[in-house]
Amino acid sequence: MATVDKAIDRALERPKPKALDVIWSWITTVDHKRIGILYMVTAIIFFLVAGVEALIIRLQLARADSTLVDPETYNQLFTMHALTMIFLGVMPIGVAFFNLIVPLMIGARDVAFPRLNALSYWVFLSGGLLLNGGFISGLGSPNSGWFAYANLTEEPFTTGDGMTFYSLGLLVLGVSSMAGAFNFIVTIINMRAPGMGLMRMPPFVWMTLITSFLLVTAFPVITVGLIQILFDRSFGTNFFNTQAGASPLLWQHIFWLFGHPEVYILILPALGIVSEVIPTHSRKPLFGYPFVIFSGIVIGFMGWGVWSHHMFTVGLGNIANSVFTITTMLIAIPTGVKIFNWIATMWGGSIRFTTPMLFALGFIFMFIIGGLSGVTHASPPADAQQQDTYYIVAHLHYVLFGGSVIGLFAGIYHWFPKVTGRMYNENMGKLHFWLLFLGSNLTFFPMHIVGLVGMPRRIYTYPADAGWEGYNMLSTVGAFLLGASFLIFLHNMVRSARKGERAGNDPWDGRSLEWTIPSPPPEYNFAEIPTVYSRDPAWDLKYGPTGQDETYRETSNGPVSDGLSNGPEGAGYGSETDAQSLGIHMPSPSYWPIIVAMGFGIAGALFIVGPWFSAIGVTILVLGLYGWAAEPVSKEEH
Ligand code: HEM
Ligand SMILES: [Cu+2]
Repeated sequence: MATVDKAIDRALERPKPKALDVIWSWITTVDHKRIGILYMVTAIIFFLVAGVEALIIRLQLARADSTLVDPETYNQLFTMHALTMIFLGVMPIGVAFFNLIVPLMIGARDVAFPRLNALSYWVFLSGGLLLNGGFISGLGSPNSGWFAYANLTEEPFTTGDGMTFYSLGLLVLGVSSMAGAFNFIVTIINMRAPGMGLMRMPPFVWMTLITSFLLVTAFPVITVGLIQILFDRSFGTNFFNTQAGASPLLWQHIFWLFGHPEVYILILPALGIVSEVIPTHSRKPLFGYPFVIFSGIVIGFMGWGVWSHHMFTVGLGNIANSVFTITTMLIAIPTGVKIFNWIATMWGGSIRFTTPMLFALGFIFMFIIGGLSGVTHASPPADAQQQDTYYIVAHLHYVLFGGSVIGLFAGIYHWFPKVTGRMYNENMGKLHFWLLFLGSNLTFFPMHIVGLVGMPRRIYTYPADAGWEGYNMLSTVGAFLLGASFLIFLHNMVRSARKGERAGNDPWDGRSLEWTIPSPPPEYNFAEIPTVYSRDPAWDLKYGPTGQDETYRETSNGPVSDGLSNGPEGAGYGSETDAQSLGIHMPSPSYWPIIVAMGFGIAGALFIVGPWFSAIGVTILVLGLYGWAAEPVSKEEH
């Protein structure tokens, strides 16, 4: 506590920086923690937009024969809802955690390429705006569903610029994802603290690594498809034009070969978070660590072999359908392995029902339901009934909302004290959880039933005599409960970040390295790079060797203690002095990443005006790259 107080006292003595300087420092920042905060705040804003879109959808569907929105608007709403949730909400919240937590967990001072990291964020922002460009400019948003089936993406079937924005926006977002993923692969492989072997890496770091590999392998696939759509629409090529002899199935294969790994990109970070939260809040090491890690790796590989389960009803034939049935059922096994290990971790632990722990438990509950309904559509005859009904909408939300989003919330509460230095309000956190838990089951459970009795997905209204009105009303009420829970969450976060109690370095009695340094961490994270002797280095530091790791006993004579004292807080690798006085060399801020990113955004936006106009954006991009290359890494190198 004392260190934090001292730091804040010192900050109060300093003259208040001017608002413009503050904004400039965020624009030019290359600090992974600040970039993480930028990602988190931007993603939460986009999440809010997608949530409002969902609420309009739910209002429209609450009653039969409703005329709140017209069919075309409805198509744009569900398409943009899905795209925004997936690419601008859930994925970037995951990336925010990569940034905020991974370098701290591995004992590094930053990511491998700090400026590339800034570029990833700014390109993400340009891509997000571009994807919403149809709405911003009034030219019309994407309207063919998030998986954009051919022929619907071809000019004669979808007029307007919506699907052009779709391909441009996703192409730009792909650049951001690829750059970010390569950065984290290199960071995790090269920058771990001494002693942190791969099998001592925290499970969240492992899931980040696997997700990053999926990103760099899956995005090239969709990139090809997006360029083909763009060429079909803008230059008259015929990749997906059935009148010219193309097979519409080509797009489905390309999309789902990307799309299925993509759903693991959405869920793996949450699996990693839950594997951190459960052991810490049960005060026990993760049970079956190697199984949790290997099941993640197996999911990463097997995720490539199941894509045609999205195409059981298109007539691929019995052999293809059988193969994909088997692979899809098999992939449930590694998922189940994780669930058993989490439960075994809690078994006999001293569980604290804090807000992050409640979210982790809620995650397990929802993810099991979503996983089980998923296995039901692994069977082609069952899937033939479920395909394109609300049963699918129920399934995908149990996995993506009940799984990914609830898991990410667990992480937000768990690391909030580390990132802000302050504690959130526990009662409000619990209220958020219970409202959200109730709301999500009320919203999504009835969709299973209304789907099985025949309500198709993607319909803007339905007749009163269909008998679907009651279920839909329940879903709508649930959705508004979710909306209310989100407002409580926002209030808690904003208020606590400013006025919450000081959290101290280690409010949870954490296991991993981020809990050994001050909250919020200083710019350079670790005053001294730690040496790691086991899977729970922070526990070693506090309690001595835990002895649960074989190599630990062989290689160490107990935890290092020299120079680690951090005032009354006890053991730690932190210090409150600035980088210079410690002789630590940090990279300088740079405005080139945002210029390069603007080049991408402008090139995309002007493509809509006319393909050749993009040259202006490309020029900015290239000049930006030159400026970047010519700039010295830090001032000392002049
Ligand atoms: C905040 C609570 C949410 C509500 C109330 C909600 C509601 C809905 C509804 C009613 C639909 C069906 C629209 C239709 O088929 O006509 C839908 C579709 C969809 N939602 Fe959500 N949703 C929520 C959160 C999420 C999240 C977090 C994700 C993903 C991360 C997501 C991804 C999708 C996808 C992929 C579709 C399918 C869109 C399509 O058919 O192309 N939703 N949502
Ligand atoms: Cu799939």
